[in-house]
Amino acid sequence: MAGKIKNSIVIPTFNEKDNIGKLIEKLKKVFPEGDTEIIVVDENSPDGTADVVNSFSEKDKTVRCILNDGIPGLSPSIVKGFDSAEGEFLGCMDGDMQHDEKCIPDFFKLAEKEYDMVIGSRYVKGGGFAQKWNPVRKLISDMSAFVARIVLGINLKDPTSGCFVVRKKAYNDVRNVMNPTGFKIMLEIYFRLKNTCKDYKMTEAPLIFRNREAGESKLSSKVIFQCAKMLFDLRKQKKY
Ligand SMILES: Nc1nc2c(ncn2[C@@H]2O[C@H](COP(=O)(O)OP(=O)(O)O)[C@@H](O)[C@H]2O)c(=O)[nH]1
Ligand SMILES: [Mg+2]
Repeated sequence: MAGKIKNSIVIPTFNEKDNIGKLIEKLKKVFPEGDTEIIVVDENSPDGTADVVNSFSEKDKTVRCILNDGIPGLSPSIVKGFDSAEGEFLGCMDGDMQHDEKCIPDFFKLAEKEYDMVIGSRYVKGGGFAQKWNPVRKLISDMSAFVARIVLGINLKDPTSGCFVVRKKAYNDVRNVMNPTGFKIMLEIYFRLKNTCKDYKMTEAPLIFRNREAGESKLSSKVIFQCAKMLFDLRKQKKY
């Protein structure tokens, strides 16, 4: 029987049947204590991703799959997952094995020790790429970081890593003003926390990023356009 849940890991998925089972098994190894729940928020994937997760849930009550039946998309799915999470600390990672699960326990430890938000970063010491990353993707990522700095004054080294932990209390402070569209919820939460008069403690911590082995990326030009629009919408709300 699982004890009290302290950490919640939310994993958004769309067509990740060949990755999600492997990832859950690996996460169970790096979080053996039973105080960490895994919530997969699936976009009604036609490939049966949810069935794979449900086969774990039958044996392990700390693993569950919920379907995103609201606004479609990555960010709304993560919000849905966070809303149903029991933990005091909320983590988010991709379901495609690109975020190295071995980095995640440190994010939770840092949050528990002192931080309101811990951002996985490939560009701090100890972080990086397990293999050479596609140069086009690297360019998109570098450009996004540059635009986030210019438009929103965000000085993160890696604002688009998509892998992070936030303290539920801090998340709840900004939950109701969030307008999550598209892909980059981590950036929105970070911006919203910075944009209040409270002094949240936030840091970047090393993240290793792997290349995708199975399935396909869902990043499209439509998604990139949505992200750019989000940055400019947020800019209008910038106070600090
Ligand atoms: N729930 C949900 N998950 C999504 C959606 N789009 C992508 N994902 C998942 O979000 C994660 C990151 O997406 P991915 O396509 O790998 O983006 P990339 O890493 O930027 O190429 C993966 O786990 C995807 O399965 C969506 O619309 N809804
Ligand atoms: Mg990916």
